[in-house]
Amino acid sequence: MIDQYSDGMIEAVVYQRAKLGNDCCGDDYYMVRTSEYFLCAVVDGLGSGREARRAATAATSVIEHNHHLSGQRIIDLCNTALVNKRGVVITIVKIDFKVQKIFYTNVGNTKFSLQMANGNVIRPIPTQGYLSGRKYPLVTQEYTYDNGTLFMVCSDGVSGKLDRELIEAVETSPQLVLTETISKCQPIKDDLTFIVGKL
Ligand SMILES: [Mn+2]
Repeated sequence: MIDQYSDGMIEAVVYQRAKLGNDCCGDDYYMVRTSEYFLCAVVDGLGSGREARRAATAATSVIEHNHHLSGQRIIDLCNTALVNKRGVVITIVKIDFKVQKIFYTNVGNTKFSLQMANGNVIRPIPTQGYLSGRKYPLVTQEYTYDNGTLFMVCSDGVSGKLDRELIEAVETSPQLVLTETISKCQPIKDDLTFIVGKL
């Protein structure tokens, strides 16, 4: 684990590692909690290494300064900031506590999954494409959540299937889902970033 957040409403944990042999991870992430919402994002710079990281960081810096905006608007601004850089794929998850809704916005193969408290699993299919200053395919969805809802956002370095039994267990903590899932991922494949949270 490299980062975590926890209060009475939400807890979230983050893990990240570089592809084996690289000294720098080409992914970046961002996480913030305000009085009204929680926002987290995973950004995967195309390829790996420093250029990938530079593109990913350009996007997270836009998110850092604009997280009060909608996911779609933030992604628009990220796209503008990525002109003449490597592209990125991105998922932004914004959780509005007042209306009890999760707003999901995605471009490209960063994965998102929701395990609702009633057992329903939601796994939207990511769009094919990336941000690089040009027109891009975007998907946006909103979901009403209950207490106990588990959410996961990860880069494609998180391989294999998530352990359903583990995720469905009532007492499952974000930490447990994270450590169990990471232990099954092959480190040689790709940079990896994984955020798991529980409401
Ligand atoms: Mn990747």
